Amino acid sequence: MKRNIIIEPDPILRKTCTPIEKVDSNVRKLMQEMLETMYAAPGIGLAAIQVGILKRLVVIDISKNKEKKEPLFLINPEILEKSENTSIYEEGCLSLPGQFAEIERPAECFLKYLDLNGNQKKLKASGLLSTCIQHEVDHLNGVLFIDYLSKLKKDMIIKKLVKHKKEIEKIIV
Ligand code: GNR
Ligand code: NI
Repeated sequence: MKRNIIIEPDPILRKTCTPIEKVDSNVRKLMQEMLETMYAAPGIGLAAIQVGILKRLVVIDISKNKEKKEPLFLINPEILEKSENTSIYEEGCLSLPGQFAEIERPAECFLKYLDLNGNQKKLKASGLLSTCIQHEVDHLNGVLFIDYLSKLKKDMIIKKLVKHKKEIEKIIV
C-alpha cells in the first residue's frame, strides 16, 4: 500500500523519531510500503517520518537502472564518523516538492544500522549515497535541508510550499 507523503510546513516533520525495539514483520511490511511510496514518487530515499510514522526507519535506492533495483533498508541508523572533506550536491526532498538547493555536507560517512533481519551492519558511504544517508538521518531528528540555507532562502521556499499546499487543498475540497 502506497502511503501519503507529508509536505512542509507541517509540525510532524520537526519531531524526533524513536528507535525500533524489535525488527518484526510489522517493521518489514512498513518498510516495503515506504519503498513502494519512494519508487512511485519517485525519489532516492524516504524516512518513515515523511509518511507520518515517528520511527527511526529509512529506505534508500540510488541505483539509476530501473530494471536492477538496489534497495537499502536502514533501521536505527547511527552515523559514527563523518569525513573532514565535504562535497556539494543539489538536494531535493519529497516533503519539499519542486524545491532544490546545493547543500554542503561531509563527503563520506561511516554508519551502523540494523538490517531487515535485525542484524547489526556497518557501512562506509561516499558520493550521493553518503549525502542521501545524511539527508535521511536528518529527517529522523526533525531536520530538513532548508535548515542549512539562509533565513531568506528558507523563508522563500516555505512561502512557496504554503501556496502549493493551498492549491492542493482547492483541488481536493
Ligand atoms: O529523492 C531525493 N533526492 C535527493 C537528492 C539529493 C539529496 C538527497 C535526496 S533524498 C530525496 C528523497 C527524500 O526526500 N528523502 O528524504
Ligand atoms: Ni527528504
